[in-house]
Amino acid sequence: MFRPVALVERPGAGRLEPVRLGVRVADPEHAGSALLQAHALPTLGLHRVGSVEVDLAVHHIDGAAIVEATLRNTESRPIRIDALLLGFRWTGHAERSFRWLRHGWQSWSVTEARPLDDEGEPLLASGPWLGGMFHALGEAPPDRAGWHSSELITVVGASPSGVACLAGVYERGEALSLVYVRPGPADLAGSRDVALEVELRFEVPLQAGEARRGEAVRLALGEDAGRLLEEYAAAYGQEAGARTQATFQSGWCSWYHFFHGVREEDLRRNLDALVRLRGELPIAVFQLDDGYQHAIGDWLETNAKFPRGLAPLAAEIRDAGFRAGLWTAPFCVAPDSHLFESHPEWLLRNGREVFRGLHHAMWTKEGWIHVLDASRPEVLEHLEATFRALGEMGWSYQKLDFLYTQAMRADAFDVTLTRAQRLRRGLAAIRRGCGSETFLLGCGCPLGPAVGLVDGMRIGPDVAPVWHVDLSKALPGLAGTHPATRNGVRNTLARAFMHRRLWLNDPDCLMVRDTDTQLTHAESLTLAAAIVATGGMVIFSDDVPGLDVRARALLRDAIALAREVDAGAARVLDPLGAALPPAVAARCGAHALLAFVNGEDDPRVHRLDLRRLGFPVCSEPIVPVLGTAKVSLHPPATLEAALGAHESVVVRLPAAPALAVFCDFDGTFAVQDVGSTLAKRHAAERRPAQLARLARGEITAWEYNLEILDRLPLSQAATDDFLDTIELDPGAKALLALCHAHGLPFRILSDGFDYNLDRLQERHGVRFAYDANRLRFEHDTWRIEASLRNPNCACGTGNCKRARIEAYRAGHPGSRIIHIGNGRVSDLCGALAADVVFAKGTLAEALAEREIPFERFETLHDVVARLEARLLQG
Ligand code: 9PG
Repeated sequence: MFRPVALVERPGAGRLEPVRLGVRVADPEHAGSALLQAHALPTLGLHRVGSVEVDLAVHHIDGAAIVEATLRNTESRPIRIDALLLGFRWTGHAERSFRWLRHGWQSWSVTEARPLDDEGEPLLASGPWLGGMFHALGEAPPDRAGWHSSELITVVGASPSGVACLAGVYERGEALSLVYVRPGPADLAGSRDVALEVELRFEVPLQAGEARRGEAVRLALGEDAGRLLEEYAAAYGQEAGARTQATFQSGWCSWYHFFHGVREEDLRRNLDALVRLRGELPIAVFQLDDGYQHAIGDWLETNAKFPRGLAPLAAEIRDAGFRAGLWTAPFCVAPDSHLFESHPEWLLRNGREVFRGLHHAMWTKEGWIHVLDASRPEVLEHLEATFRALGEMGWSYQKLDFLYTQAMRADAFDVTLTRAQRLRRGLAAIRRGCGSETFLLGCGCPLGPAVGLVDGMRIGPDVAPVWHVDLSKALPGLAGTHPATRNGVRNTLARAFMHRRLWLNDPDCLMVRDTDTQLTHAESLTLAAAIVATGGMVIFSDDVPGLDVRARALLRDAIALAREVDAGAARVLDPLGAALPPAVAARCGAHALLAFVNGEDDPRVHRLDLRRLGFPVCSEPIVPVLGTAKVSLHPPATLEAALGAHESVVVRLPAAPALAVFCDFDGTFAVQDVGSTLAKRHAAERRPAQLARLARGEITAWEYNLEILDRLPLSQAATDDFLDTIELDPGAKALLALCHAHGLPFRILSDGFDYNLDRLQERHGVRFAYDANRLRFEHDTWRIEASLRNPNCACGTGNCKRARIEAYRAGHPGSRIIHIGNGRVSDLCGALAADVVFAKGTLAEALAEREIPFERFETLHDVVARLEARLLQG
């Protein structure tokens, strides 16, 4: 049977095939848009879809495929392009039941893991306008009935945890993206394919001959959904220049105690209290929220509750030793504002009416809020000037709220800009105005277009001094986005993987008071546990003078713990397993922090096998650091936490340092040495003389390689034939399995060549990360290129193992690094940089001569046995 080529393939996790390419083109006959499809599969090169030409490029990096598309209008008249559709099938994995991550559009949109059923997304009960505040599309295209939809990214995984498939977009503010998912029919063996379709929403005309590039789409397969998400966020952040370097953020915010009623005297009392308590509550930011402004839109003018205006306030906050933070809703304009009066022409429109971005009964009598049109140059100038003025007053932390309004469907002045472009330009103008030093926090913000412009991002709906949403007051279909502590905790866990990869996560405010709240102490603790364990920003929102000793102690602990986690790395365990995943682990130096969270309405016992944590953990003692629930250890390695409804606990465990395993390839991971065998066969005459020069130190190891292997007359086919004779060490697969099972990073460090390693992985059905030199074929000869030469190292190789290990160590302080090898040149340099060395052959001799301790091995089975023993000891 005909099979499309796989874009990604991974032993055990199946393959991802391209199956559909389409373009949604506005249909002048009807109000809607028509989906045109290509006849060919979406593989490399040029495709025709109606009158649109789609050029697809694919490249692979670290096992993931990155697909990029360029659209071109081949007609002599404009065509309105609504969306580009790229469809894939995940197959070959033998699974039949899945869960998936539904990722929401903006900060407040529901993000959670769900079962992948056959029903698809229910119709939005509140209609397209309300839906359009929380989704890129308030109304799904009719052909999407039966599909589930996610925005920006999804990961689908076998349930319970197992193989997983990720489709995520690197949005750069060019287009908004949706990922549609649904399970396919069962085959004879009962397994089911999964269909994943990415749509990039443009909704703009393409002029005759005009081309437009889409956002890059990342596709990856793996065994661990959490790791796929982390790798996506890391690569995306790097591509998009994410701002991830701000220091740990702790602070106070006026909103969740004072709400709109906030007065200048409330600020002063809290500022004084925080100065007095500075030793006990070390926070950096003091942020005034909604309630000070003259009207929505008039951000430089205050109302009667703030008679002295904004400038003296900022100065006072700074003089008290805090960073002054201010809330605005930069794109929002109320009809009672001076801005509305002076520039009604600056607003987004809806046909002949002014567009409405939201209804907010506390803001104006009528409640309708309009939206600046960031496609207008004069609006961008206004935004820039406003934020320059606020910056000059000293507000160096800006919470920018209701940003989604800019990216709703509305009529803009410049119809050639996508909604994502409008938002991106608006944010860029704000960034220009306030400068690079200001901490910008996105809120109510579509996530993708803000990467690289904001320093922090609200990742969930508002918390509130209640646990559940009052369903009798909720908008149909939107209860998950309303203010409630459970909603905040849910998104905080689901989007934890973004922290310090796309920005700093803002999980919203902690509330620790026990008056003026319906939260029980257990519920406040659960909010604190979720914030602490994921390591994001810690902003609290209580009336400080009213906090008792117990509340202040909780705050102090939460700030200290979150700071620790922020510096390490937090990981939600089994993120697809439940809507509120019950366990989060973070490595903090020589310790691990483990949070058990019970978001359910009844008591639960959560169990965790410590060996699944991805780092070896000593089992005792277990020290509770937040909460009082009982956590006990059941040998050999199961932790058990008995939690009441909505209760959580965080414990500290002494963790052995993380291990990382680096292994040589030729002669170590593989039995034979590829390079030297070929040199003997194909360069027999030249070899002795060059070896002698190498021995005398006249040439380096890499120069020797250039002499012997560069331009080696050996075709690709002949190379393949030879590679087919190479065997792996009998313990090679066991070593990979061990590292995988214990979450130990494993990497081949080779002074050999990438082509050979790729071919051998495929042939032997193994997968490993590697660093090696490059080999390409040119007219049936080898052309080689060094990977990492290090003039400061005596090894003289093309891929200095010492430099590789040192770079790893810099990024993973505290790691214990294991090096496995057999040779006295490149492996010696790696061995000298490692903490533990397994050696045989000339490496063992060289180490023995130098009296450097090492562990001798014959095959990698010996290494596996000794690593296992080490891991058991912890
Ligand atoms: C100030 C608040 C706080 C809060 C923000 C944001 O859907 N809604 O109607 C809705 C209203 C307010 C809201 C979120 C959603 O809260 O998240 O931290 O700054 O504005 O008005």
